[in-house]
Amino acid sequence: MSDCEQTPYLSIIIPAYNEERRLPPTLVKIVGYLRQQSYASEVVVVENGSTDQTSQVVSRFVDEHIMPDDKLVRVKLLHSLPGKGAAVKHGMLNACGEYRFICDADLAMPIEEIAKFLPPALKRGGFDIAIASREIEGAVRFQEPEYRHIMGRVFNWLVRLLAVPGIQDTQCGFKMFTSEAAETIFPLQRIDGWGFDVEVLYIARRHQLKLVEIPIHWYYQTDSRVRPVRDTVSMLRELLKIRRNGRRGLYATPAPHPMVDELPAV
Ligand SMILES: Nc1nc2c(ncn2[C@@H]2O[C@H](COP(=O)(O)OP(=O)(O)O)[C@@H](O)[C@H]2O)c(=O)[nH]1
Ligand SMILES: [Mg+2]
Repeated sequence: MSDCEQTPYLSIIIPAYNEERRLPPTLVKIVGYLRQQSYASEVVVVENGSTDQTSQVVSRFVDEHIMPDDKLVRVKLLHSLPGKGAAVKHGMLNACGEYRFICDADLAMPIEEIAKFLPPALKRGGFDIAIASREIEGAVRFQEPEYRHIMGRVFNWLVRLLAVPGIQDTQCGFKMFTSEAAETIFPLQRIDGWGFDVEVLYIARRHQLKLVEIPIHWYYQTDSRVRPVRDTVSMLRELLKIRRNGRRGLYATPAPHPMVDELPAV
């Protein structure tokens, strides 16, 4: 699906909705880190319907920090249909990297930790998906309010019961996919909202892909796009939809509707 002139080693996909404030410092940190690596990489910001200057801050960042013929790091801005799930799907399927990483705009995980999700820390060929976990041994969570943790644990209990038994943290916004895993999973994704993480892992299990959990250091960020009541209700609905779709065999063939509109590259 992607239209790639080159294959960078790593693509970092950032879904972004009204992120004019959080995105610029995040881009500075990510691109600063990528410039120190020996491999070529790209950052793909996927925005939709923001009412603030999200697109403009990305364009400005590119003008100020990226040379047009930059061989090491590229930054692209794409637009998708509404929802975090739709944005990630669009980014994953239009990214070019050999490895493709979902990364929340708030960078609640320091970007240096990304090395834990790549060879040589992980064996090349030994994993298809590596997901960040705030729950397994070795993870450290900083400054998270107790109520948010409890909400997360209750949701995870339901997720394990209904969709993906055994995974302690499906919702953390940092996940690595090999290009083959991304191209197997994301064409099948149907959920546009917050519940997409569960769906993606459910599809991975269905296709017997190898999943590893990586313990991370995670710093709670006060600012959130999640609306606690409304989004919790729709995530529960999405959980049931995943099961229904699974029973109906919908995760064996690609989703019929393209979740793509125009693709202005910066
Ligand atoms: N493109 C796009 N990105 C979204 C949407 N909703 C959330 N995001 C992004 O998803 C990421 C996680 O959001 P955040 O508010 O940090 O969620 P929290 O950490 O779970 O409280 C951020 O990068 C958001 O900008 C959406 O509707 N569209
Ligand atoms: Mg966040």
